[in-house]
Amino acid sequence: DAAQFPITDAVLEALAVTRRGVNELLPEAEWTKKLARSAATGVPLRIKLGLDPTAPDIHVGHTVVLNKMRQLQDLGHEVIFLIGDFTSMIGDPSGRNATRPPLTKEQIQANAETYYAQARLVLDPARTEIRYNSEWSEPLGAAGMIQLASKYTVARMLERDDFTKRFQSQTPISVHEFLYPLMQGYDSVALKSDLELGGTDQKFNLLMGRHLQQEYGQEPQCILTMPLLEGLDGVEKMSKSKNNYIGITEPANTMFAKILSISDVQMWKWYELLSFRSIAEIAQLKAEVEGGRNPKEAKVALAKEITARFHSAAAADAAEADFNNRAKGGIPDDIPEVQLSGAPLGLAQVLKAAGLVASTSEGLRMIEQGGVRRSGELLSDKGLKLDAGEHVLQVGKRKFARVVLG
Ligand code: TYR
Repeated sequence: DAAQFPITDAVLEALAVTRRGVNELLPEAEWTKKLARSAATGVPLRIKLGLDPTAPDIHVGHTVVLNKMRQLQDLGHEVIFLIGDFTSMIGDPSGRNATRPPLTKEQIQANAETYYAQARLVLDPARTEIRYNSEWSEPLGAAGMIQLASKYTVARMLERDDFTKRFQSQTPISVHEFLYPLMQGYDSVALKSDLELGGTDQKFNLLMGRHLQQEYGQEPQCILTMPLLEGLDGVEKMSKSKNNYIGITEPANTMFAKILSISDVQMWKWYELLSFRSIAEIAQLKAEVEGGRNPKEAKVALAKEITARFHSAAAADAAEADFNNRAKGGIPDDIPEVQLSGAPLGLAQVLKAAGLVASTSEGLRMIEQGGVRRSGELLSDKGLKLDAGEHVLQVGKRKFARVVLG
């Protein structure tokens, strides 16, 4: 019985770490008891996060849940990264208004590998257990599935939001969709998990794990849901289809610049959900900004931390330098290089050949309007011929090319 273990300061601190940024932590009292028992006995808790590898690219929004895993891992608990190779053959109906098409084994395998390669940038790979749910779901067999299905009623299944809506609007629900939450819940039984994490849309499935663990005579897991991160616009949730996202494999310069584009208000939400700085450090920083410190400094610190996580500290420093350089109207460090022969060549012709303008006449017009520079210096002579050598050319604010003329 966990009730006897003392609630020490360390336990309260662990509770605060768990609660940071969460949408729901249920039941909190049970979680506190589990933490207390773990602290007293030294037996780590088992934390589960399952993913169906449906789409192989993770954006920063997906890492919110991974970050929570990391924080719990840093407290010394065991983290299980569960790949739903069995469940993705069913397709999670959560939040869906139509049946999902199932994935093939090959797609699942390929996506699972990409997922983990990206997830390990956030998790501590040395302390992460990777499991596939086919391990216990396949051996369950038809008989085991029937037994499992006897542990929940159709009425309770239909109470679930998305099923209710589909049932009422006479949108088909296939029987196999009822199996999804049961299989996800059974994973918690197989893993004996103490806590399962998910997005807010996962609540029903997570509670199913609690229910089934009790049915199988286990101590039930607690559940923790994380909110969805808003995208760069600060309004809609981050998503690829809304083009307001940061992919975690995007180049360091792009990542850094995108983070600096979020608003000063949104920045604090990102700090809470994406930064590994402690709650106290963030509170301190926020107080400094409220006391007059430039919010841009806090944003730069955030951008550097996140960019370094997915690249390296050196890449984050370089991205900052590149950002500042661009802001001053300087020359960025990743401009395309173009090789041309036939020197000397007319400037407008070179601009066109380098792809900086669409035509020679546009080139001439840009020169006339004062929109063309070489290494920062304005070029206003339409008749100028460029000699052999390297020329860093710029048209307007953003278009650059390094032309190597032979
Ligand atoms: N249903 C989860 C999702 O769609 C994935 C998952 C699969 C979670 C199996 C847990 C589990 O046991 O994101």
